[in-house]
Amino acid sequence: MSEAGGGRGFGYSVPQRAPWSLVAATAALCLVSATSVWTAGASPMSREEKQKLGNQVLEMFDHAYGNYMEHAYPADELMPLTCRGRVRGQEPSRGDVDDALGKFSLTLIDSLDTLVVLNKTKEFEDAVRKVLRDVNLDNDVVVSVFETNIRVLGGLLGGHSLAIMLKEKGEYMQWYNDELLQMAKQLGYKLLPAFNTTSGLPYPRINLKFGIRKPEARTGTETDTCTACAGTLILEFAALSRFTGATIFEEYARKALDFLWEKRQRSSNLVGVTINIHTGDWVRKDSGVGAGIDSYYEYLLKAYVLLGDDSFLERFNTHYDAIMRYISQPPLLLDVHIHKPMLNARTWMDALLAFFPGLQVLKGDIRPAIETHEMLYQVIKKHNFLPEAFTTDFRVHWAQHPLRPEFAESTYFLYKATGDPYYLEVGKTLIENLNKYARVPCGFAAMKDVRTGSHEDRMDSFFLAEMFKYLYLLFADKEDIIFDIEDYIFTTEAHLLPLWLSTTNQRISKKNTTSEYTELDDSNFDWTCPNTQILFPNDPLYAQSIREPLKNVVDKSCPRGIIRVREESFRSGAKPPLRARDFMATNPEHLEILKKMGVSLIHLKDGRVQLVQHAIQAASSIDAEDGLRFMQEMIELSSQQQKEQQLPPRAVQIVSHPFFGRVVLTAGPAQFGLDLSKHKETRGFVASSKPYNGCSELTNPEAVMGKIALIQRGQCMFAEKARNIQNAGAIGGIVIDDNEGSSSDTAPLFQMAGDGKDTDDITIPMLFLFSKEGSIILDAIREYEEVEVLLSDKAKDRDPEMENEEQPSSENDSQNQSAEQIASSSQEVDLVDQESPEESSLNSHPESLSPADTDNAASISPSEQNSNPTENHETTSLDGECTDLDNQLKEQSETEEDSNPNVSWGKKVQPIDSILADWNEDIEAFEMMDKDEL
Ligand code: DMJ
Repeated sequence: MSEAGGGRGFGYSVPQRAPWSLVAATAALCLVSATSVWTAGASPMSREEKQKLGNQVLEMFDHAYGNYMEHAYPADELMPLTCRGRVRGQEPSRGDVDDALGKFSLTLIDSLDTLVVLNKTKEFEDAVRKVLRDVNLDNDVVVSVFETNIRVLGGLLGGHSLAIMLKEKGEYMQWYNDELLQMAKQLGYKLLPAFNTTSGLPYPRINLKFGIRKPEARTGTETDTCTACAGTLILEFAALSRFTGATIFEEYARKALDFLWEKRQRSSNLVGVTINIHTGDWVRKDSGVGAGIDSYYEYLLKAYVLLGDDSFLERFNTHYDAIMRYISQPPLLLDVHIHKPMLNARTWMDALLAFFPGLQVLKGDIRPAIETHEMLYQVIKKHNFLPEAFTTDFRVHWAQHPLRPEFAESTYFLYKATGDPYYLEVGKTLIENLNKYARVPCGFAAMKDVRTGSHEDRMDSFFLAEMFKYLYLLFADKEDIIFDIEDYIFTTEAHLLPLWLSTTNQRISKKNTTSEYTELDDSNFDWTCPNTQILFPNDPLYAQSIREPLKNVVDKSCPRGIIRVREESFRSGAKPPLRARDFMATNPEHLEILKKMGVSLIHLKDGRVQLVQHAIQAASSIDAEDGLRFMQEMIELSSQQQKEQQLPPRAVQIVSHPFFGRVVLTAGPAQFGLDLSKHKETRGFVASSKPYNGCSELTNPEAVMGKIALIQRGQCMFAEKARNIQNAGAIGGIVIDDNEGSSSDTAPLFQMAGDGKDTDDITIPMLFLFSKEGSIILDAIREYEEVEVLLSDKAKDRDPEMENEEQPSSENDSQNQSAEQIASSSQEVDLVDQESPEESSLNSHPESLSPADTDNAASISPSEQNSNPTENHETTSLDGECTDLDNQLKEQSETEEDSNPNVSWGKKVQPIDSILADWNEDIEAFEMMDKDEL
């Protein structure tokens, strides 16, 4: 593989190298030696077992690809729950996610080179013919430039790269005459109008038929784009230029990269998440290595590898130094502000950053790669998958998981780097979890919520482009692949581009900007490859020794201890600033600190307390700054608390034939009736109630008796429906939305409220399904008549036994269930105060905190006033070990800050106005950021 072991590839690239280039080149070489010297540590996996796992990957790929081809093609993607193609315009819009879909058979194109890697040469030949015959790149549809580049242009180029390789071998693809490359060129020209901006940064979207400017284009008014969106083009565009000799593509991509480099924040050397494509101003100034930025960094390093241009490595190293200085807080990678890089911008991480350990392997910085990977693996072990976002104390922040491949990617590169069989075991777990939790009869379904195990009707093309490639390569030996993977580099979508492109058609004039790079001291490379080269041969337990201390990082986490305690060391001798999470409205000392920070406390009539900050009233500019940070923390804390007060979603799992528990639907809970999080799940056959709206006494009690009644939403209160079906003898109820086409993919889930009266009489569990999810059950009834479901807070494991399980008599089961429910009818259910769901969603605590003009205001509810929101967690986890860790980290941080010449928090005195202006921007950006989806 090129990154980890691409000695040959580097040989082709650049004959003369700056000292930096040795780092990457050596990295590649030392990784090869690491792989071959492994002798101890985790027990090695036998060749047979590796082959078995490789075959399992092949079978899984067949299941995903076969179902796509049979049930979805030529649509862009497969909808694995409803077993049909996702055609844009025919399904409710999911917003930006749909911008990847251009009616160009996305999954087929994205899968092309995976077919060759997986040795499916015959299928590859068929797939290429289909692409040439069926795919139209001229549709009147607005697509994302970034996604179209990495998935479609990259897919076509990857397909072309392997087609010419196969043709040269002389057996397959003998008829091939660069047709995929011609399509790629056609697509490249279609994307070029996006670059028509003064900055050279591309518009984020383009109409494939009408471009940007034409009135029919329905795009071209955007002002912002993400950094990764503008900075992830060079590999595909340069490959296109070098394959075809048309230099324009590489020129445009280089120009965009040059512009981003110019715009980096000069004191931190970091970039923000979004940038104005006309002015070059940073729109979002938070900076991390995950969503919105990730592949910008990846492409700088890989552009150096593929194109042999030192300036890319120099830029990468400058950014990398900044990342390791500010964002890396091992094992965490936390977003910071580009202007105040010592200040964390979030208390959560997103799943996309899981690619970073793989990139660190390419860089040759193995230790932090091992640490972060291990932390991520612990999160996966807790939730089965990596949630889209998770907090620094490893709780779920965003619960979806769209089968992203980044963690598998890093696992593969770490295995190549260390040769440690531990990473094979990690891969085995990934395979098991995919089969156990995501596999459905018609493909693999994304996880809607990793906590409940519920599914989304979605199988993204990257699952085939990347996941299966990395998993297969992880277990493959050299002889299992029909070509030498080390002659290629992986794009961000895992498409393969040949390294020989570095010496082909080099006609682009390179910008000479070397003098602009930060001179990095040698310590930047202390922990890069040259060290590991020495380490591995001498210490095969190297990786294990780094992982060991992190083994319990998730289960026994001390949320505060794990984050580098930066603030406390800002002013030596001074008292640490008050943190929002520690604040108690009854503590006089805290009130005094608030006053110093210019924060006043207003007691609202409803018992809540509002915090307002007037920076001008602060005792000093530093206190004003502390106050603003306190307010920002309070905003984040409050929104987190609001999230936590919501009842988590529930799951409806179809357990009868042919689903056998594999299809899990996300359901909204009810604030009344049996609380499924406290009781055993309810299992039973379903029956529609009559009247279907359940608003009066049922006329078909015999049909719903002992069953789970299906009722339509609307016309009366949820509680009334529940009473009517309960009186008819139902053991549970599922309310199905009457709003046709609604789906949990597009609408926020909510909890069903009571009717304002006492609802203790309702003892059966009630769940809510949007219309699309509900129709999966209704369709199943039409097709199979008897449909049995499980109502629970978390899907029950779907192991193969379920398929053989004697289907329990619904009557017996329901009688037991009813008895249990009656016995528990007096149980107190701790519910949050909610508005009627007919009017509102889960956001029932509207005391959102937004800065008013130059003031900042935040409200906290009475229950929050005297209690530290993390208190429970901390009380339980503050054992000796954790306290030590806290101190240790604090000490470590103090030493770091002392020796860090860039840290001047104690000395810097900024005028209040400028601090305020700065902070208000940050707070706005923060609020925007929190609303954003990945
Ligand atoms: C892929 O499309 C690419 O890897 C991209 O760079 C970001 N991540 C998705 C999959 O998660």
